[in-house]
Amino acid sequence: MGMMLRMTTRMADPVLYSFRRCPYAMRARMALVVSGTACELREVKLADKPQAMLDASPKGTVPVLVFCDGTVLEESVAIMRWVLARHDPEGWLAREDAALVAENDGPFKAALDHYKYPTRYNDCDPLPHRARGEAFLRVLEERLAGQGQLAGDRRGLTDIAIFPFIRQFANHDRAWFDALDLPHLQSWLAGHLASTLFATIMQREEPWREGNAPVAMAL
Ligand SMILES: N[C@@H](CCC(=O)N[C@@H](CS)C(=O)NCC(=O)O)C(=O)O
Repeated sequence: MGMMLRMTTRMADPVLYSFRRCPYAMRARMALVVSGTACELREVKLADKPQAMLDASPKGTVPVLVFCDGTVLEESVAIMRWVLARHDPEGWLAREDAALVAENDGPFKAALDHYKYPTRYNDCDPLPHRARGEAFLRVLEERLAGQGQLAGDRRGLTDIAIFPFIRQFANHDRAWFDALDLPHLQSWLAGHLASTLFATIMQREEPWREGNAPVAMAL
């Protein structure tokens, strides 16, 4: 008989509905891990969302954190703030720039979507959207040149909330991104992608189905 290696969850642990490649779910998972919050991880297929998730959060986006008392957090930044308010060993909440995160989640995310999928928006030219995205990258570059991370010299909520989106933007045309003259941004992104924290939250899980044995998120 092999050893049982899978960590077990406790009944009272909250449940996180998540999707490995979703940048919003990534930021929530990183906050859960850094705060040491135990939870049951349920990997979701976006094309086939579990009914239990939709019952808890009818809007149908990941991440969703569901507590045993029925409390539901269905916005990634709300999840980050909640778990960090409980335990914040790296002081992430002190490095939250809400305006910069809002610019990321609003105009930059829109530019990213139009750049990646122009035809979805009845558009045939991705380049103006790439240029709008690049303007945000230049704002970040200027910040990073002065202080290493986006809201100070150590990683905080702002960095963790934003870098998964910069990763997507960069990956869409890596050669173009790498050729930009944005050295601080490029090394900031590389540092986050190489972190133990990112490796921890990018471990693969099978999609969850009703009745599956609970899987603890690796902390
Ligand atoms: N404002 C939400 C956005 C979450 C979101 O849009 N997640 C995407 C995946 S990256 C999603 O679940 N989309 C629903 C779908 O594709 O069906 C948050 O911050 O949590």
